[in-house]
Amino acid sequence: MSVLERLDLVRERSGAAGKGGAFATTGRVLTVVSPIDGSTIGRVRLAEAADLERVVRDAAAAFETFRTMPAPRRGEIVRQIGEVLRAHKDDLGELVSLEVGKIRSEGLGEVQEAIDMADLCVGMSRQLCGLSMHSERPGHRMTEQWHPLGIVAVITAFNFPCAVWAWNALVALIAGDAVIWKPSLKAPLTAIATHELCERVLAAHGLSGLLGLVIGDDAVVGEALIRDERVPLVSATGSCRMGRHVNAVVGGRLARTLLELGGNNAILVHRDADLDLALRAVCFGAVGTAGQRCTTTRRLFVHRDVAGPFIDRLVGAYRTLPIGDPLQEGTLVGPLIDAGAVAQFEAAVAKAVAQGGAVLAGGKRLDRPGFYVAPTLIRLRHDAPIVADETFAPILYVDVYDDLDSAIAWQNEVRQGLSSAIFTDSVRAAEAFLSVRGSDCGIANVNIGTSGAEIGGAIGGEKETGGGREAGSDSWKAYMRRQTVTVNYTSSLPLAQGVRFDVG
Ligand code: UN1
Repeated sequence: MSVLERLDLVRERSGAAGKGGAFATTGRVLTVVSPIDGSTIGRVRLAEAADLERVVRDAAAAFETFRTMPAPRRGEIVRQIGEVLRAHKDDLGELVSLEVGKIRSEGLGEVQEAIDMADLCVGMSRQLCGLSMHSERPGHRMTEQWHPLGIVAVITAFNFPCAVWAWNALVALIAGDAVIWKPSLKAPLTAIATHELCERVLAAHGLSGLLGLVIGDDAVVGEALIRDERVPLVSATGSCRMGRHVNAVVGGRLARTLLELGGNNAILVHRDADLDLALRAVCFGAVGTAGQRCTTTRRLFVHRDVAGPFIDRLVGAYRTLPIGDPLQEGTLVGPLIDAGAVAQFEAAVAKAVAQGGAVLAGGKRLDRPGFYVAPTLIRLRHDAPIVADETFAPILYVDVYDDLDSAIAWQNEVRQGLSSAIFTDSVRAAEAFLSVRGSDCGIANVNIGTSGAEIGGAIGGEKETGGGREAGSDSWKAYMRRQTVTVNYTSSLPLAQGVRFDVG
């Protein structure tokens, strides 16, 4: 029995689900293709405006009940969601591989990331703490408390079709919110499977519809969702172009956004780096997930003292990377998501060469079914225009530096600001990288690559990455509304700032 049969995804499925299950009936049918070999693995009938309306209404109705439930009880529901994900980890992980082409351990890792989020959220549900302040007025108590926000729209990209939803949705659930998920049209089956597993848990608690799913065209349902006045928060992961639009629309109605957009992440390999460590980290960061993570390493700056031998070793490693079927044991590089991604890869390589780049490894698509390209290493000046772009493919641009200040400046010179790393055994170099004049990114690592962050920290970045923070730390605050409370337990009414306003 295939994973699609086990997860009951073999028939045509609906791209809209709220209370009472799935209901898109009139939209066009999307054919879902596996990037592994280009074969059809499913069909999804897309949601239309009327379907979205039902999903929003169901979510709004479920929110009315849910918001009064104590947060630790909401945490118990999230714990049960974590259990369901655990029980189906193998199937969901394999589905992720089949649908978006991740190697098996990364497909499983993705589901593990969602499970980790559930575990974290169970504890967090008892820790949604507000501060207490000392009032300047006698007999007054001043505190802050956090209430649920309402309906949270979660827009996700194809590359983390389960985990990024969990970063948002599970935190939103403990916060007491309803969630409407609009996944990428490139990964609808993982969304349907994940949604249905969670819906079973919610239905058992009489909370059907609290997690809505809407799979449809951006122009039809995406646009309506971000414009909807009943949605106070839109959390969106994807390109800077998409984020700019979401920000303008949602900002225009003075609602909130949480944006996790493009990255253009660099690793610095300093003169005193542990080169074995750096080599493995650069390979995983640049080539893992076929270069399709927002945290992928796209730029490498190596100190001149170690550049020759390090780049040679890297070229050697690139030449032996096993590329192919991601579900096959031993494969480290799977396919890109689709033919469009391969075309973008080829265009970027051509531009890099035109801008003076020397291809040290890869540079070509592979002649086989599916959407495979060879991991590519290009020696190119740090300030060549193409280096400023995020191409969602395994292309790593390499340049050589003489002093750390310049390398840090190169790291910071791009428009994006997500993740960054330095490899060094020097406390001075590491601290310079982490200092206020160091990396300008949301993530700054020492002797760890740019990708593969744990969920306990807040994930997100600065500049065109969008400024949002998701997953751990105090990211939950974005999904709640803060209320400052001052209680006067005296029989007088002193005014703050010494203002006098005596009436009568
Ligand atoms: C993304 O690519 O959108 O840090 C998320 C990482 C993963 C998440 C990446 N935990 O690489």
